[in-house]
Amino acid sequence: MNTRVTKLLGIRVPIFQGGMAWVAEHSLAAAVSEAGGLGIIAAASAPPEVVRSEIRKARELTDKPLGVNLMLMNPNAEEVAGVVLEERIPVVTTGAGNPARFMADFKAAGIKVIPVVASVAMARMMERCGADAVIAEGTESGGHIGSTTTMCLVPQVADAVKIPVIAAGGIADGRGMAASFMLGAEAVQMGTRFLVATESIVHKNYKEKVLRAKDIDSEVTGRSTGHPIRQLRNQMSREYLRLEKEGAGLEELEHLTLGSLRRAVIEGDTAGGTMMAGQIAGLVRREQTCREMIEEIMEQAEGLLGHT
Ligand code: TUI
Repeated sequence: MNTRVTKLLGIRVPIFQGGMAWVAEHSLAAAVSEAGGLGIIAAASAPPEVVRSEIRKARELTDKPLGVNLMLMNPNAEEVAGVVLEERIPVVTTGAGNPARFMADFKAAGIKVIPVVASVAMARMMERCGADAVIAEGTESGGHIGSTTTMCLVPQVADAVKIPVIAAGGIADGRGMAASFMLGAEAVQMGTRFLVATESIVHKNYKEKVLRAKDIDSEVTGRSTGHPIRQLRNQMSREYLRLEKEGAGLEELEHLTLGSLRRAVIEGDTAGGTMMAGQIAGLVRREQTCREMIEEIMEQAEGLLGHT
């Protein structure tokens, strides 16, 4: 399955691993890249030197292409961008904002820039700014989300831009991948499926909740604050939604969730932590290695698309 995306990045299979905060560290990213996809280290809100160390550790595990995701709401994003340039990372994805201010420096260094977009307008703007491709991420995704579904967003973005489109949100198997290609995508990005990979450092309690999740077990907090976050329903999400309904201010809500993603991922606190996951969690049933996942997904997608 060679596409403009595999050619652009020099990867064997058109599958990206999402840049999940706290989750997408060196061992997961290296395993995905070693299996032929694009492993991505999430900078999230990590200090720049931690990002540098994660990049170096990943490079000890793989010499294949590796990306970094820049979370644009991070006040440290400038410094992290500096690390990406110094470490000669070949591809950067961005999320939760507009990466226009970084584009010139990345392009001058030959870095491929692939912003996550949640709308056609943003996709067009990114193409004009020089993006090499865009990731069209639907509201089915875990974490920080836009409001349009993958089914509606991907074909509209594919019609609006000439650069390649990577589909994200609600994809966890070969059927989702084949469907994305039918909608005009030339690669897919998956997060929730890789959360439970053998190489993923996510605490076993959190993995277990994803593996046991049903179709309707995610919900979205933060709609009132303008930062909607999809996660598995638990004590934390219920409490957050209750406070939101009562008209709580941003400060109170932020206090509640301070450190809550770390509590879920690292400490395995499935009650008071935030277990970000997409709507497709209900389809994710088995812990497997990244290689097993990628091979299974590719075989299924190729069968459906009539490739060999
Ligand atoms: O970024 C994500 N998903 C994330 S980031 C994250 S870390 C976090 N933790 C706590 C609070 C907030 C964030 C968890 N999940 N996905 C990519 C994505 N980007 N989805 C939607 C967007 C997006 C939204 C608006 C991209 C651009 C955009 O443009 C707005 C603008 O600035 O014009």
